[in-house]
Amino acid sequence: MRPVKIDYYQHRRRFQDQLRPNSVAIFIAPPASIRSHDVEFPYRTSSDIYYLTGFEEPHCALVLTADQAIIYLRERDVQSEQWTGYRLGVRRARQQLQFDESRNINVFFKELAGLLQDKEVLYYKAGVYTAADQRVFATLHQVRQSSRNGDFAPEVIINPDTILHEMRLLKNTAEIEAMQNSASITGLAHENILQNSKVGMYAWEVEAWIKYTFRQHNALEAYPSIVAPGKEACILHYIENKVKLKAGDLVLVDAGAEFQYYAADVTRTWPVSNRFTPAQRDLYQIVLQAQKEAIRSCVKGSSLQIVHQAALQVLIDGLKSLKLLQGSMESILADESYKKYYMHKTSHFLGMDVHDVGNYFDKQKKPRPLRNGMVITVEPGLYIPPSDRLAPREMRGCGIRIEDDILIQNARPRNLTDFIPKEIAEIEALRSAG
Ligand SMILES: [Mn+2]
Repeated sequence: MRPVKIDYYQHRRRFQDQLRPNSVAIFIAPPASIRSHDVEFPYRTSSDIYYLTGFEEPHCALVLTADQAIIYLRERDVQSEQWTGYRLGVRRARQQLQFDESRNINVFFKELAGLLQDKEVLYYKAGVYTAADQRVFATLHQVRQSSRNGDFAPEVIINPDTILHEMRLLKNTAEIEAMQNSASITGLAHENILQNSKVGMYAWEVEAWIKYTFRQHNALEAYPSIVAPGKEACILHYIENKVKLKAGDLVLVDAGAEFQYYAADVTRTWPVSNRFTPAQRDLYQIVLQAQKEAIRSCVKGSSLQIVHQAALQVLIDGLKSLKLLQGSMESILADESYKKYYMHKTSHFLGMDVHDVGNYFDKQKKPRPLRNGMVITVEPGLYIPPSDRLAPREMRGCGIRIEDDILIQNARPRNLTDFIPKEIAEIEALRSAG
């Protein structure tokens, strides 16, 4: 999969253009996290920093004002590089990443006081990394202390999310192309396991095929893959992946690739044997119909609330027809008795983060209208508790979810993951072909 050319300079420029007068924004890359003892998790920089730079090394900080962009990063060091890998280095960073200035990260906190001085507004997201917060606030305090010299310190601290996350929420053409690539790689993984999973395999083997396909295309998992056979599918985030695929069971697979820092998020549910049982088929048809209805409502001006309601109506009608719910639509919506079988929401934003940034509600706490360039998931499901005496025995422990990634574009929702089989006939054909 060829990477898309994404204009990080343009992202940064647009962010800088929206800063308040006489302000400064700082971003500090997250620290590495320890897996165990002296082994770290593979490093992934923050989506915010990557969005603004395309730079993924640790030990990095950005200082942005309306008319200047400075990047602080690790200096080159032949000896360290032999142990921990190549570094871009200060000199090359300025040109390659199109910054006005690049400096050694070692001097960042020394220089920070000077950068904050005489600014009225500081854009900084406090509360995420305590160690960084302490140093930033200590520096801020130090600048305040020098007010007797006539210098002043920022009096206002603003969360940069208010600008940056609104930008990230609305994808431009290049970003949409990148998301389509992640979606395509994700599809290959789902198709691969649909064809090649066998009765008696363990869930971790299926997980291995997913990871293999992602890595084959230089992608990572955007989140730990869920391979949930049988009743494990009723556990929404089953990532242990250690149960066997048994004949007659369904298996729910929720897996999405991250390629070029953009995520896909896809769920398919299919029979371990070649065919759905009649009970599984009844439930599956309801979820599939709910998903299609919900996707139809993914239009500009709609809202995640409206999309959720569209799915909910079909699911409730279906549950009533199966005699799992009693009463009128209104009473079921009011008393939320459907939550026994459908306890999560239908959609979330999708982008560089799988549960992407951006506000879901406006200041009046009303669901915000969907806009062109937003990408959302549509993922209704039904989960029949294994102990549900009300349900026919064949349905107990069935968990079904179908999830696609939808781009909002006026009245014509574009399903980025449309090609991944979800019709019963397609799935059964692929299962039989394997
Ligand atoms: Mn999802």
